[in-house]
Amino acid sequence: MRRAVCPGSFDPVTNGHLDIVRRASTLFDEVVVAVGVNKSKNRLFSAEERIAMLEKACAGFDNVRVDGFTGLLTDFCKERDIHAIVKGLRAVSDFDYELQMAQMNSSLTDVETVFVPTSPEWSFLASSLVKEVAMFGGDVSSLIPGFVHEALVARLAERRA
Ligand code: COD
Repeated sequence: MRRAVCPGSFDPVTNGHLDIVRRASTLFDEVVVAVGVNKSKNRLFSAEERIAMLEKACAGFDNVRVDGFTGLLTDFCKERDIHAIVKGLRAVSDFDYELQMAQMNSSLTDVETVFVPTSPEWSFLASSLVKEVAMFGGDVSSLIPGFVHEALVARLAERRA
């Protein structure tokens, strides 16, 4: 069984993430989308909310499941017998950071990182930018699934209230 993990914060999941997950699902027998739930970071959506959004967004992919993880990604991989980490690359700036993480991860355990280039239509897309644009009233509805857009608009309204 060739099993891979697509890890991330997914705060919130975007069409760019889903494009990478879909393409990973064609390369591997099973793909685990792993939502990092380390407590230190200030997130717009809770771990449970991010996991639920991904479960809904990935429901159409037969060989994809969603899980949360705390601590080191390599420990999660060891526990699940996963030997490949799939990461999306948007730009050279992603590569600098991702290469460093890939080398650190492979020094920690027997795991390869597979880089998948972003599709041109999503190359500018990042969760942080989606949140910023939405916060100032910009239309991000074409960049995230419809139900995620609804949740984002509602959460930002709550924060403003
Ligand atoms: N197109 C293609 N790929 C994209 C796009 C897009 N538009 N948007 C995002 N991606 C890719 C990113 O490049 C990344 O590979 C992935 O999707 C997830 O992105 P994010 O932003 O949701 O998540 P990150 O980058 O904040 O997630 C970081 C991790 C949680 C994976 C990382 O911090 C981690 O592994 N943490 C666990 C602790 C650990 O093991 N630390 C040691 C690391 S060496």
